[in-house]
Amino acid sequence: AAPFDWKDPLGVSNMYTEEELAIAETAESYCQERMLPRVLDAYRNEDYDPKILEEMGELGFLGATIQGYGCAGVSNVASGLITRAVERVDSGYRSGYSVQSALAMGGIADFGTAELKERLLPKMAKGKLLGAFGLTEPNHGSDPGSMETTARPHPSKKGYYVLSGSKTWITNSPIADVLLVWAKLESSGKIRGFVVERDQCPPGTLETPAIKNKNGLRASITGMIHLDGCPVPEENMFPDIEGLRGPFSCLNSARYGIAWGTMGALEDCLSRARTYAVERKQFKGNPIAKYQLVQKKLADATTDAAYGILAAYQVGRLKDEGKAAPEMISLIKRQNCDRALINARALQEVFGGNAVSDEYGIGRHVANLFVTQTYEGQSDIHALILGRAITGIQAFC
Ligand code: TGC
Ligand code: FAD
Repeated sequence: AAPFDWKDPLGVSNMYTEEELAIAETAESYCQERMLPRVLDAYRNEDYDPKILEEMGELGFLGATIQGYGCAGVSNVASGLITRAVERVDSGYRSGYSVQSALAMGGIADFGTAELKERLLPKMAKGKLLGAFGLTEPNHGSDPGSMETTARPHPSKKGYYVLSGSKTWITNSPIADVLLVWAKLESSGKIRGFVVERDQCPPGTLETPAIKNKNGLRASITGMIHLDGCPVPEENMFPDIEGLRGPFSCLNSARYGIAWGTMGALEDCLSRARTYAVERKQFKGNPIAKYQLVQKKLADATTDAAYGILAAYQVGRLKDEGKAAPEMISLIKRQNCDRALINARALQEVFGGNAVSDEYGIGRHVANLFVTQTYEGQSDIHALILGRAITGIQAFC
């Protein structure tokens, strides 16, 4: 019989191509050798280092599935493997990476004009220009269709719109050069996507203050976007997409990535808990790994990680073939975030009092995984998306 590998319980690595295995190895080495040593200080001090995106750009990880424009053009499974490696270190680092790659670059690649793509994507692929994605507002999170941010023709500058309104909880906004902002045309009430370039905004029309003192995702930078009559050239409006289909199409890729990423975070919790359980002795010198209740926690987490990776792999292959329904992505995003959080909380118990020390890393993952369950559609919202698809009846309002 084949030997059992607790790190790959269902042997999914047998299904990756040679290229995907090589990319995964490069990503794991970079993340473990270069990112991991920085994360504890970054988390303690809420100090995100934008150089990380530049380093990832040098390795070809940014916008990795995009064809052309200096991007690598790899499979969705390969990009999932990069995402898993990044989130094995920290969900905040994965957040910065997802927003740059899937939401900002992905949006421009899918919907931007040829001029925008040629001018912005090669620099974004190298991490020289940083992106943000502004959909959520202070009064509208799960229900972005009710957004209040508006765009109207500039009263005096021909060929320009002016944007006004506020977005909140926006990853990367304080450091972003390129902000993809979703706003309603005042004339029609239709939602449109605008590429706001910081260096083109007159003083006082764009502010992006950081949101400090977070109790999760502290290694990522989060902020607001305040637009006060901000002029944006009409060429920076996505020409052919209107309504929520625009932002949700970008979210399909980012939500898919989170399904992989959270499995990386869970695998890290598992590996840390296993090591601790084998080393820590209680009652007559026995390692706590000897006790059945501890073994069950490890078995539950191993099982959920294995199922989660297999499901993400399947959706990745279908995505490459153009056969992934958005509801499949809701299913894996919800399931993997929920199971990662539930298992991480159970594994935290294995560390006893030491779980409270940030040196053990487990508390950081638990706090981060709450955020992953909340953003890009809170888990109950994804349950309702699935409920609608199953019954044909929507239960949002
Ligand atoms: P609904 O009527 O369902 O849809 C409106 C239009 O959008 C289309 N659509 C999609 N298109 C492509 N992909 C999808 N997944 C789509 N889902 C919907 C739909 O076909 C329709 O198109 P059209 O042409 O007929 O107009 O809209 P609704 O207002 O009823 O939506 C309800 C609901 C709950 C599904 C939706 O609002 C929702 O998903 N809410 C969650 C909000 C959310 O996910 N926000 C994410 C903000 S970005 C973020 O969190 C980034 S964190 C990044 C990080 O740091 O990692
Ligand atoms: P609400 O919509 O107020 O929901 C609160 C609770 O009510 C949730 O549990 C929700 O499930 C529940 N609820 C709401 N409506 C219903 C309903 N109809 N039925 C049942 N339950 C319901 N947004 C961006 O646009 N870009 C970003 O880069 C970004 N980054 C983020 C980074 C961080 C660290 C965080 C915390 C958030 C980020 N977000 C971003 C925002 C995120 O997408 C929202 O927080 C999320 O969509 C939920 O919206 P909300 O916080 O307004 O919660």
